[in-house]
Amino acid sequence: MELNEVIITRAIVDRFHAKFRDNLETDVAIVGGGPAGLVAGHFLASAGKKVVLYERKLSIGGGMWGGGMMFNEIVVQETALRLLDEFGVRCHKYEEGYYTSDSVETVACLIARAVQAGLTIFNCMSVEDVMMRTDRVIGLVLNWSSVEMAGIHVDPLTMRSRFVIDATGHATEVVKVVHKKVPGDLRTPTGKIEGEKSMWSDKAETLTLENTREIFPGLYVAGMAANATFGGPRMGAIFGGMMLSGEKVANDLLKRLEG
Ligand code: 48F
Repeated sequence: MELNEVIITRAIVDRFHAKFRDNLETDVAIVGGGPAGLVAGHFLASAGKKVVLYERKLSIGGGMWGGGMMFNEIVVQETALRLLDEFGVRCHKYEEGYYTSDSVETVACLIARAVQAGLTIFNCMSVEDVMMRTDRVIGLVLNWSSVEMAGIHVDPLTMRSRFVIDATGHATEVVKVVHKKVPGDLRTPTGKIEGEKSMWSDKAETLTLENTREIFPGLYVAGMAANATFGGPRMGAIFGGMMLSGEKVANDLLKRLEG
């Protein structure tokens, strides 16, 4: 049988549009495909929730690929080892309390397990705004990253979700939009974005978990975005806190969705 280029094209266009249409209304929408977003997506999808993730870049994985300063190994502390196990990532004990894993293997396993659990991922798509009602976030405003990068004026499209997770890392992009454009204060001490502080790994890893919560009705923060929102420090190339934060936001949302 001779391969037909038009059928190849039609297959891609039809399947993509069915996937996009099927995710216009979800339980949870995650912005950012770093470790926090992927782990959150995995646990929500595993529990049978409808969950979608949007990532601006071509590649999923956020800041994990590059390990520390492009040395492609990451460090994970004891408390998060069970998550490496859950995702099938092999790790090595470096010394008491410090474990390492290959960053490429870790990202690959997080993506594979999350997608196979039922998480739908759209890459090359940027979230440029939220959809709001009186004092509540109810969805996301989407555009192609290529539109954003070209700086051309093309109106976006919209999806609705019961909850949104800002897992955009240091940039806290969704929280920034909400703070600027949605009436009402953030649930931080000042009602504003407190801003990320300089490196303090131990404190940052603990605070990442504490700061993983609902920041505005309908909007949760997870991963580095949680610390940047609440004024926590950065932690560097130790990733246990990111994965634990993804697990925590998933568990909190499962309670909300089932409550
Ligand atoms: O930065 P990122 O990996 O966030 P994370 O899951 O993990 C942080 C660590 O990588 C590291 C650290 C701790 O070890 O400090 O930095 O909290 O992934 C965030 C992803 O969000 C995407 C961005 O391209 C990245 O892949 N992103 C950011 N803004 C948007 C977005 C947006 N507006 N729309 C879509 N994707």
